Amino acid sequence: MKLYRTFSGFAIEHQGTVYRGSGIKWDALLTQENPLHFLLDALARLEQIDPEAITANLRAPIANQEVWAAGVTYFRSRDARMQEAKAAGGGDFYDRVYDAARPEIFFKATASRVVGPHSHVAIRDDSQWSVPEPEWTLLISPAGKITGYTIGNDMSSRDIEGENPLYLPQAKVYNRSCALGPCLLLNDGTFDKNSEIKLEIFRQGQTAFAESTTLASLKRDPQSLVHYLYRNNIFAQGCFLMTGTGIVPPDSFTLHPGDRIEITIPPIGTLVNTVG
Ligand code: DO4
Ligand code: MG
Repeated sequence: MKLYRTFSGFAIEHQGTVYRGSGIKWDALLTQENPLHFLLDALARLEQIDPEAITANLRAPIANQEVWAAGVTYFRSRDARMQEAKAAGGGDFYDRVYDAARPEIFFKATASRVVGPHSHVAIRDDSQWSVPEPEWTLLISPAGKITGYTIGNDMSSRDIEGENPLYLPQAKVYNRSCALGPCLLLNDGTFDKNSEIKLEIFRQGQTAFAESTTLASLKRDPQSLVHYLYRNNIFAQGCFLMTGTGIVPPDSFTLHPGDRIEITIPPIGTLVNTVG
């Protein structure tokens, strides 16, 4: 089942039919221990609508949740970070966290800093080296259960992060630094470990960068990331957790205004944003 949030409410796509999700608040849905079963029970009472209604006015699938992110969860990310932080003497930290029991987890965004599909993500005015990070993103209930999945873009300023690891919050948290969507995939909790994650960046109609990896290269078990995030933390509205990037463009690459970023994870869909 796929759940889409739009400016006129929300839509549920299930087995080829689309329903209008009326009478249910987004936060109330996202705090369910089993939103899939909750909606399956409700389907018979919901009005069927034209599938076209989904593509119009899509919003990020978030209301009052916080967005957190895990880092250095793929070898490629460890490698890229060690390189970018070498001059600052910070390279060793990334190597150590890659192998440590405790993962890197950081606060990424409030809902106000998140954009939805087809909206503009931002690069910082004081950064010369920015990249998108395509990340498989978990929806987690207040009790710590993974109840859904979406696609996330953890926009990052590599020069600020590389200058000093203590600058990480500035490299990561700013207006429109995060995109989520296009939908929430709700299922029985299983997700194919071999699912592809693909990042494509288009500049003036041409491919400027394209690469893919699979979830099989994710070093951490998603439930163990949730376990660390929920230690001594309460998420009354549930939360989103980005699971880290396995794709980092070469050091010569930086985003430009106007670039179109497409992130695809086949069971979920494609998240499309433009830099602006
Ligand atoms: O350690 C810095 C950030 C890591 C990150 O965002 C990632 O690996 O995806
Ligand atoms: Mg990241």
